[in-house]
Amino acid sequence: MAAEAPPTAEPQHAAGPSGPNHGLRIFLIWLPLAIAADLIIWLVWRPHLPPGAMSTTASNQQFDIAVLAVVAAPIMLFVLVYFGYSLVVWRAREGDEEDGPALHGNTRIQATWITVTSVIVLALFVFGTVELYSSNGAGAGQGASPIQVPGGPKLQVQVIAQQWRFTYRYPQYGGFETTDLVLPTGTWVQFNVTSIDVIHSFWAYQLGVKADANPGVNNVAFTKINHTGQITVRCAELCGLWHGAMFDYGVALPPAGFQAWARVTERKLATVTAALPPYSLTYDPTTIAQMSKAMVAAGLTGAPGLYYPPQDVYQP
Ligand SMILES: [Cu+2]
Repeated sequence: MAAEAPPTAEPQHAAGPSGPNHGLRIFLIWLPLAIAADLIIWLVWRPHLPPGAMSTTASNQQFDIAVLAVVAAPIMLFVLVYFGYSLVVWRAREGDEEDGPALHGNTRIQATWITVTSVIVLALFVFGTVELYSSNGAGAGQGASPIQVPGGPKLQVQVIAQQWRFTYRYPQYGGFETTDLVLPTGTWVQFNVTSIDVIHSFWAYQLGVKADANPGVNNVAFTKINHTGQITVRCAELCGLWHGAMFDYGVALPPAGFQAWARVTERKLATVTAALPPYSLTYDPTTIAQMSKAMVAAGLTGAPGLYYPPQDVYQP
């Protein structure tokens, strides 16, 4: 026997005026399940959602995922409850060869369905737009001229991607360049992400930052780190043979620890920094070969190919 799907809490008399109120029954089964699911998602699941809460951008992403789950869970539960109810109540009985009654539409159900789905989709559109704007591009970068810049002092860190390595340049500390990503807590960090060969993507997982690294382009992303810890950095854009090996680990230190590291590294790398091209928001990759040769000639590195000298991995 056929039945119409009541998409909302509206009571529907699918079995005729004298039959049970199926819509109300489905609603009463669905409501406590939906409330329970949303409470579990918000109170129990949310703190464990990726990418955690190490930075402002990470917390924002965690919040967004939780909101989407809270919206989606009641919808999914409604489909499952309706499906289960139909299987139990409206299944064909043994010996019942009859066809169900013909369907002639139901204005109330149709209007409710269109209204409810439109409201949900439009509300999520507004939510998504506000979240994208208010969280400085949501960790994906805002291109070369950000529309939303956080106030206060910012540590500038240039992320230079190349096959198959990320290097980091600190223009406020003499412009030294290192393979170690070291960041302070409690300060806005401005990543200027670029590439010197093919397209890459700078993905600092725990920070909730995943910004495209394109040659000739400066992509600006902001974040503020809440607590110290290790940061996993991966390339998130297929960039050639060793794309899968393009990862390293960074670290977030207290401000004093970061300052000490930056000053020591600036001094340690002074000779190398002098051989680098001046700090710029993008780089011409054709200069890399000459730079490599200059570094070999100056005895800074053993072999051409990589324009930065090998360094010890930073241990916090
Ligand atoms: Cu890559």
